[in-house]
Amino acid sequence: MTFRFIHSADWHIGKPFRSLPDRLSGELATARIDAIDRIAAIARARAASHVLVAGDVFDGPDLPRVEIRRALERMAQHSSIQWLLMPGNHDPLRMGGIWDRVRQLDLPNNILVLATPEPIALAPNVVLLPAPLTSNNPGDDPSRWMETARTQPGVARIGLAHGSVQGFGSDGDSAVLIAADRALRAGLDYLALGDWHGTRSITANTWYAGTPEPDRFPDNDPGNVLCVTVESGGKVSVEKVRSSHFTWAKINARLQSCEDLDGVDRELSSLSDLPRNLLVKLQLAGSLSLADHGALDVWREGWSARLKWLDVEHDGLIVRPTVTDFDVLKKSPALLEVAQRLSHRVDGDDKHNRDAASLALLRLYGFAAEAVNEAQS
Ligand SMILES: [Mn+2]
Repeated sequence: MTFRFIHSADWHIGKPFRSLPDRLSGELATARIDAIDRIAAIARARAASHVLVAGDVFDGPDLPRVEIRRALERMAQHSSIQWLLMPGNHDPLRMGGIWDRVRQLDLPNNILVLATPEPIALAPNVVLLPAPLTSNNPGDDPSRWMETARTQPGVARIGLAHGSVQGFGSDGDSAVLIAADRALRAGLDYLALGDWHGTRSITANTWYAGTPEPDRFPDNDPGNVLCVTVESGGKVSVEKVRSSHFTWAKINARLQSCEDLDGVDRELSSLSDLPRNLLVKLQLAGSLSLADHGALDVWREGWSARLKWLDVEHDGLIVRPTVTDFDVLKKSPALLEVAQRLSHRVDGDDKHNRDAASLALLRLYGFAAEAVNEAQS
């Protein structure tokens, strides 16, 4: 017996990205729906006919009906694949919840909502034990029932659950706790987990698939699905397969001069062959002269045009005027005096004052440099 399936989770269809511009949040929402096509292609390429989704298919209960239909429609189009959808903490199965609305629609034959914790045959000799959530805080480990679930001898047991594994520390966003040794205690061949948005192995046969399309700047490893092969005798192999359209990355850099941006260039270039599909959060620390701050602005504009999105946090980057900076201001003794006073404030203790003085210095220098350039041309 060999059974191969795709383990996915945390699709969060309909997730709004309110902190991002409308144009971009629309593209990110589309990418979440398009992930269904990419998952189907991965399944077909590996001859897997089942896709198990371990909770949080939908981001929340208030999704417009047409958005629900859009997702179902996309799954229906891949008719050779059986989609098994389990409620998670974002889309729990409760009265008047999103699954009621899903079930009011004419569900195509290749989509199954896993609404009850009871064994379901996936193939001859393969049984799925799902642990759907009925609230976002059920107060008990929903996978516990798997220990007493009876199946025929020799049948492969695959568990499906959504929540945080105890003692794993990282936690997803749910308050639901799953025992880390559930697979062992319930005699499972494999336990497919959702909630944690990165791909992660807890034991050799207990995995988080992570979200197939990243939804935040990660500390983990999102953007994959798992292709799982279960063989008789309990042998399991797990292949991590990239499924994301967009790549989200976080970079930290310490700058002492603009030349240090070369390192950031190299790091950015190494992230993806397609910079237009990259979203980057760049956290800067260190200090730059006034002239280098101007050069940083130009550099930033270049990368903003190349990337899908560039978010620069420069709270940790200090303005440090140099002698050369003051040369630009020297032509006007009054300006120079103001700049020197501001530069003392940049070294002060009060953060609010420091930030205001830094900004004022940068503006002052920018205008002065512009005036010098105009006078020379
Ligand atoms: Mn989730």
